[in-house]
Amino acid sequence: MKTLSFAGLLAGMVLCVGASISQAQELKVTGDEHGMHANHQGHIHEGPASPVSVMGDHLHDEGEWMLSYRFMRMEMEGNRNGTSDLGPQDISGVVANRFSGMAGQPATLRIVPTEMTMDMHMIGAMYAPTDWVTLMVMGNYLDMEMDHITFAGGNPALEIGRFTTESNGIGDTKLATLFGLYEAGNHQVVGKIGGSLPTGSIDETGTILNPMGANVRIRLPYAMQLGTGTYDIEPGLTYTGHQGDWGWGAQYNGRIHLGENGEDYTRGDKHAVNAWLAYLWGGGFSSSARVAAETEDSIDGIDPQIIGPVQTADPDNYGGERVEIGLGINFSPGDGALRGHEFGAEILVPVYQDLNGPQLERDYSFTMGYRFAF
Ligand SMILES: [Cu+2]
Repeated sequence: MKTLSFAGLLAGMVLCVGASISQAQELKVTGDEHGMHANHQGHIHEGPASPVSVMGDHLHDEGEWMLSYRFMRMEMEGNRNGTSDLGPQDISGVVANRFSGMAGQPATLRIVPTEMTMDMHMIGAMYAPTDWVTLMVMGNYLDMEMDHITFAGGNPALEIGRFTTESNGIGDTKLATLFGLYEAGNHQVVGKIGGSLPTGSIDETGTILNPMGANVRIRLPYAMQLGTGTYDIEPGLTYTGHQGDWGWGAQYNGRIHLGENGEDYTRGDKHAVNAWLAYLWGGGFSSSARVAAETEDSIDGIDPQIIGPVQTADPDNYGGERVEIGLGINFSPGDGALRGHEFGAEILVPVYQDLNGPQLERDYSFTMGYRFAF
């Protein structure tokens, strides 16, 4: 019940801020109603569309809805500490095990993750109660897999087997209010006050092969959990502009975790910036180039049930800094039967990764999506 009432409070907060801003802005807008969106096409915009993985960048016209579905696959393979690549033999028998001294725990690591795939299905809805405020809600479904090599307790160079852990289910749910801060000519600034509700599980379990050669069922490490377990505040700020067939934008997004979750830890706060340039080729087709940078803290606290001679069980081995570049395509027919529909795809590839402690490094993430405004 405590959880539910807090969720309600947070949702109410997000909506109230939205409502009061909308009231304040309404006065301002009245005299200018037709200058703003004379053609009432909302984000079915002039200029090219934003890349499909960019969210919270646009407002809708009063009374307009948008539904969206996005699919993202993120692939991680190979390990890295800081900016240096590590092979399994640079980890097994080398990196200290923080649980050393506890029953059955060797002094150094014995289990090495080699690959992880994360699939994420995102369903979102947007609605604009006024021209200056758009409300947004998004639900997620996650499907994750991680492959590992286990080395012998008595001989860290001897591989005794491999195993894969899996977890899937709904992730955390996002709510946000977007509000217009500035609009003039071809330039627009949109602010975001968002929140994340801890609807994703943080006690997923799986079967692993331990260094003694036994299959045991344990609580999976942080990376394989579906949610953060905390209420999070997600502020954002986006600038977009367009001129002729060109469009561009720059955005900041944050995720700040409030308090500690039920398993005694807090995921690292995250701050991300990105900027893009898009060009409309004609016939509703556009392409985009983007650069994205993010920094994430390591985990604070520790789940007493996550223990093992593996890097992912150590809360210090999370977070880091990353710069990625992305290429995207979009298709928004604009007129006729397909008016309001938009399709997009984008691939992001890291060009720089500086990770806290040994971690799997990201290879790419690919997103495709469809959205419909009406
Ligand atoms: Cu929208």
